[in-house]
Amino acid sequence: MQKIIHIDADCFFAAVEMRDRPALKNNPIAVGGDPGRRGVICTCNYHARRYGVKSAMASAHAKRLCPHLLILPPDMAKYRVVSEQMRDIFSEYTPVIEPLSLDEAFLDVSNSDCAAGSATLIAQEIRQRIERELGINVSAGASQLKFLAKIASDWQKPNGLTVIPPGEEQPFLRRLSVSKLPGVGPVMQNKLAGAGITLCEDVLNIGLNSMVFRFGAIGERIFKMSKGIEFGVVAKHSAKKSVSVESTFDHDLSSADDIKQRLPQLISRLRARLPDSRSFSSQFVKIKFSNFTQKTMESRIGASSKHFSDEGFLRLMLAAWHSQKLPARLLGVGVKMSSAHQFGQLELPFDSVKS
Ligand code: TTP
Ligand code: MG
Repeated sequence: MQKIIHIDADCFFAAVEMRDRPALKNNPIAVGGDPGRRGVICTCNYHARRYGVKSAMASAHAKRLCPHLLILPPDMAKYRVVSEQMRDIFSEYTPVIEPLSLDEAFLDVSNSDCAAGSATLIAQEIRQRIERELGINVSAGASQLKFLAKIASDWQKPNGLTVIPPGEEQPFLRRLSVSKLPGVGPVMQNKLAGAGITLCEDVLNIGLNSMVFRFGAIGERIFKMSKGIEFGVVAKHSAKKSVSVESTFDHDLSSADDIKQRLPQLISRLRARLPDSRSFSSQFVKIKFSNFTQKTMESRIGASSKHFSDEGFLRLMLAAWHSQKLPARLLGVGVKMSSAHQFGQLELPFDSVKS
């Protein structure tokens, strides 16, 4: 039997900021870009959510919904540290960890000896330790089915633990809305609704053959999930091969000087995302022009230096810009890891930010 735990921090960036400035705890706060500069909200605390403020919303719109909202700039380096500390705690319980983003991971504790091998107790202990040692709250879900562990961690957010014990999957699933299943977005939801399907119970009533006939492979997966026979395995994270950051600008950058000015900030964001043990095989840049074409350029880093240089980025960026000499709407910089120094892959939706 598999024992899977899914952990997801509550309002992660905002939680770290509230921990560091407890006076903010009772006020609506968000982390994100400047409303005057077409910034967007990365996340907000649960006070702010009551006003309708959400991730990915324009900061200016968030301010209209909640005029006393305090919007703090993101401090990615700080969030990375907390993320790594969370990961260190997870690894005391199991080596089988699949990170999904900075604040979210699956843990397979099937073979763990901790807490007498009880997934419930392990999840409780992890939640307590993260609160005590790192000063933030995480929600957790546990189930023998991977996708149900994730649904469960969201079930009693914030600061909740939901366990779906073996044997309870089917009663839980029967009343579950298909919109909660992974892979069922608004479009699929509409298609299912068109066939009279809103709950997993409806999927079972329609039957496997009809689900496959109407919806193909995804229909089969939805059926298997609804029946509780889609297990899924926790994939230990693969080695990360490159790290990059990029920014889209409010106003296109029309000269080499403009580009030169923006580069240091991008490079410092890149530095914040890199592991401590640094050894790189190449550095690269990307420019997206006003006509939406893009140019990337890369240069190898010699085995003797193993480190990228700011001048190297500037040289590549100017060469890339000279290829078209059009205004630039986006700049990106990145590095490729030497094989000996690759580390866990974390694809983040906020890797690319507006500035
Ligand atoms: P989430 O786990 O999706 O959100 P959250 O932790 O802020 O809130 P919840 O309690 O609902 O889990 O994302 C983790 C972090 O990723 C979040 O704190 C900020 C960042 N993020 C963005 O920068 N942009 C986005 O659009 C989203 C969804 C998240
Ligand atoms: Mg979260």
